Amino acid sequence: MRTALITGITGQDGSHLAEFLLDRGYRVVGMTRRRSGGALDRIAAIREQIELVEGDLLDQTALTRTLERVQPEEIYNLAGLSFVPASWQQPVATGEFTALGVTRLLDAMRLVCPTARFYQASSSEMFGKVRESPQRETTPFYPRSPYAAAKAYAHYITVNYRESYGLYACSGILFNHEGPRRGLDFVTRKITHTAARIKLGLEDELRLGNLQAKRDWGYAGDYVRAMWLMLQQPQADDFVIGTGEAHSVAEFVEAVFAYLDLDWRRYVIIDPQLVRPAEVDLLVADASKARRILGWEPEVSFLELIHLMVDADLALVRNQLRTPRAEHRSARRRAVGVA
Ligand code: NAP
Ligand code: F7E
Repeated sequence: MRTALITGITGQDGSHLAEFLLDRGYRVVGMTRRRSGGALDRIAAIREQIELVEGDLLDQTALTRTLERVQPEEIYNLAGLSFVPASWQQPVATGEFTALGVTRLLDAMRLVCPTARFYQASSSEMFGKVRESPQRETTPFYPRSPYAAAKAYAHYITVNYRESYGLYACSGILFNHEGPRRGLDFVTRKITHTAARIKLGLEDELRLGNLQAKRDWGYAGDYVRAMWLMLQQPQADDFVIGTGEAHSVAEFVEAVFAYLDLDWRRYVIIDPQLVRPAEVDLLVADASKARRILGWEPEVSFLELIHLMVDADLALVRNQLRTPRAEHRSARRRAVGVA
């Protein structure tokens, strides 16, 4: 039985990846940070099948001890602050976790389990103010937020540890990927969740920032397969993962409201406070290297993703309406745990 350690297991990707690896017979260990109360909604359905260890990307000793205890063959580093606007509010913390945290983890791996395989959750945000379109592995980076700058550092330190110490360390440059487990702050989920509430008469407006920004949106379940494939190759390498299709936020809104048979113009309000200090206007992937070497293809289309998310949010909100307040939490847990 192979052992995988996942940092950020309580997040969207961590929960999908844990399920994917359990299906393949892995022993799955998740590293979580210390909290006063549990927020394990996304992994509630698999809680009995996984192990959790406490650890922190800020603490070198804790990371070393975690690796000594777990002895993983595969390490997936998904933990970090992932909401871009929050990185302007917490630029130093972003650098500590998202940038230096990766060095700490790689260094612990180098000393404790140098033959393990390492996956770093890099991001298309590193391309920022894009130098070419579509973006591929060789496209230069132009980060536009503290988040993106920290991810660029993390990307290069991963490449550097591979080249300096011969570690099997890969950087997956993933474009936006979504689904019913996406946090409510991210634009796709904000739209599908608020639109579901509007449809059910619970809300009458949706406040958004820049509707013109374009993203390459895929389904998170497809993207965790790519992470795993990267760690099964004869040689470690870096890969761009995305669908190759760009859509604007406005197109996403229109498709969601059309699916719900609503006119989006009646509900959407542009709120200048939601516009970012520096925007990334267009991201679109050239994932041909991943197709060629990993045999990876996305399976869920743009419209299928939207329908999947809207259906899940309608079910979630209906459930909340039916469930007495004290039970909302467990209803939500069931909803995010099955989608
Ligand atoms: P997510 O749902 O926000 O999950 C982030 C995970 O990181 C959670 O488990 C969270 O733990 C943990 N975390 C957050 N802040 C932390 C901190 N300061 N210290 C330790 N752990 C912390 O994000 P996701 O969508 O699954 O993304 C996973 C990774 O891929 C992230 O590194 C993200 O930046 C990167 N990425 C995501 C996308 C995307 O489109 N989803 C694209 C490219 C790259 P708690 O539950 O304790 O908060
Ligand atoms: O914004 C625009 C916003 O927050 C997408 C993270 O997973 O993907 C994600 O980062 C676009 C931006 O994701 C609102 O200005 C308009 O142009 O959903 P988002 P993101 O910033 O692209 C990358 C690949 C990651 O690595 C990140 O971890 O939508 N937008 N109005 C809005 N965005 C939000 N959040 N809220 C709005 O009201």
